[in-house]
Amino acid sequence: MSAVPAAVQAPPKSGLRPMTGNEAIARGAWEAGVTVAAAYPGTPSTEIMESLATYPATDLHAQWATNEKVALDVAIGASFAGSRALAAMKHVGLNVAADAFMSQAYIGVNGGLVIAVADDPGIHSSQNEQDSRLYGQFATVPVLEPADAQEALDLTRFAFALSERFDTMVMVRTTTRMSHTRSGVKVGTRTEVPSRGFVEDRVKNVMVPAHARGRHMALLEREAALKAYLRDSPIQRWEKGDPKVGIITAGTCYTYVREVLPNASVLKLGASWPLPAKLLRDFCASVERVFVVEELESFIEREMLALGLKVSGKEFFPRVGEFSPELVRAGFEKAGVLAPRPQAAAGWSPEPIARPPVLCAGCPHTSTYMAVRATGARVAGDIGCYTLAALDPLRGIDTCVAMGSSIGVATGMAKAGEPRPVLATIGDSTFLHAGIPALIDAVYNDADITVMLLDNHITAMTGGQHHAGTGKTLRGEVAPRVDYEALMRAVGVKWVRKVDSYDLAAMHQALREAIGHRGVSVVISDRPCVIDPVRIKGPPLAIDDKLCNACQSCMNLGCPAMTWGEATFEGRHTVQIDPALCVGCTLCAQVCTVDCIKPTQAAQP
Ligand SMILES: Cc1ncc(C[n+]2csc(CCOP(=O)(O)OP(=O)(O)O)c2C)c(N)n1
Repeated sequence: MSAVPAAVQAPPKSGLRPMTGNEAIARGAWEAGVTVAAAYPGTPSTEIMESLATYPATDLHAQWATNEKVALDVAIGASFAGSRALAAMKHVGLNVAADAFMSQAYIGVNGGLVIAVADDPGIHSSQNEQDSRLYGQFATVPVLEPADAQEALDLTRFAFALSERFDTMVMVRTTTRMSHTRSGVKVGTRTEVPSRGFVEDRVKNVMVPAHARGRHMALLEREAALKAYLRDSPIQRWEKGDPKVGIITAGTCYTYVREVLPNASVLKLGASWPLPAKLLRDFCASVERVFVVEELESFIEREMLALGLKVSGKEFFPRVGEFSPELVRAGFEKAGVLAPRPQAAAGWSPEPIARPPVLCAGCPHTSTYMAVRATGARVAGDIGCYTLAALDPLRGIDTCVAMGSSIGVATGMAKAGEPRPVLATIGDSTFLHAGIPALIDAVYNDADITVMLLDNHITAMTGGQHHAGTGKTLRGEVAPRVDYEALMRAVGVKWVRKVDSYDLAAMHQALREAIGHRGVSVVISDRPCVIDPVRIKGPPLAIDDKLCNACQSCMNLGCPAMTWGEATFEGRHTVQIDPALCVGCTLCAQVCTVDCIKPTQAAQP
């Protein structure tokens, strides 16, 4: 085995290394000499930190933080101390980190400070599709937008240099397509950047009103200086072509535009904030019609309209969803730039059939929600794999707002006099992320609610990341582990019980008692996730179809290992279990009304 980590090894002979956008951001940060990096996982940004952790620990400290604000604060601290630092998060993570983000914009940096934010147009795996460029503008923080993996690396390196040159945090903004698409990258080597050391300057570093007023002025001066600098920067690329049509674009939209209109004039912006007014004016003057092609908000378009420039954008390209070459083509057809294509003949469609997401076979959340549903309670849900319990057949969640919202929402429902018992269900990672303050609030304000902590010992939804409750760090080192029961009691919860998630009877009993308790009660549903960090596979169960009475109780689990069988009972199909999928959790055997489900002897490979 090579002593050189895979991430650092020499590129293949072609000179290009295939990388996703996220891997390229990590590479760019490593090459730029980043010393401290922190993130909270979130699709599509997660792999930035996972990838950084493949670089030597002697080069950089890389860590999972309990939430995005902590991640940004850790990076800010490293910058204060004089080192180059990176924080990474998904778009909604920036909402969590926004308080620090807005203030740090006033303070600026010591060591270069870069925040990588990944947006999710099309909502592949999020609760909304907000546009983080607006945050850049809001905070007056420059926003760089790579269009492919090479640019992701180059712009990340550039971001650190820009950060130190202009005393500003810099945002590298990607989208799902950009973060997850692989393309060839010419990599470089790491530049060690010695620490600048802490610079004592309270007027700059301590945001109290008297200091902040001055810093706000400094921020606006910096914005003007950045505008002038970025106007002439090679990251803004004017590709001269057919003067009839000019397109202003950034990020992956550039590649769609080039595919659809290879000969058009294009102004490809490497920085979408602050915008170079003179460059935009000159570009508009050089072409007959100008279009802005941008996903989500009409961000560039609105700025151009404010400059008095004649431009079209959202009239032809939607403000929601993810773009594609087909969608961009359709927009230009609508605008009369491209001739409409003949309608495809109706008939065979290459679109795959949509398959709704389901909880895995043996997922411990399944039994938890079987028991939750049986209580008849009003359930404030949260964000994680368990949000899938909102769907059929479990139908165990009534609301889901944002990470950590469940407990506060439950408190509000109970205080509003909701007639049913009120339950909050929250995963372990989500509880640590933003649930603890809400639990303290519930105890403090004497809310009559039950909190169900779904402790599957991992952050499953985003692919199995460690957190402060798993006992391991990002690099797999042993770490202290949060003791949830002790924590609950320490904040004043009087009724706490831990139950094995697979023990349905005990779960029913615990929930009944918890709901009967006046005030805040907590049930900890405890069982490791069946696929992360290790795949769990016990002997599969099998159904004796001679005994099965097709009552469908087991089908109500929604377990993907259960299918309808060939045999029938009183005209209804009996059930069978796919041994390859079954993990032997026994939940179906526990709900079976005729005791016809039994374990087989051997575990399937
Ligand atoms: C503010 C914010 N940060 C990150 C995410 C991405 N995300 C969705 S659920 C989740 C955590 C899920 O872990 P856990 O609560 O332990 O539940 P599990 O999926 O393991 O059941 C994360 C990080 C998000 N949706 N919102």
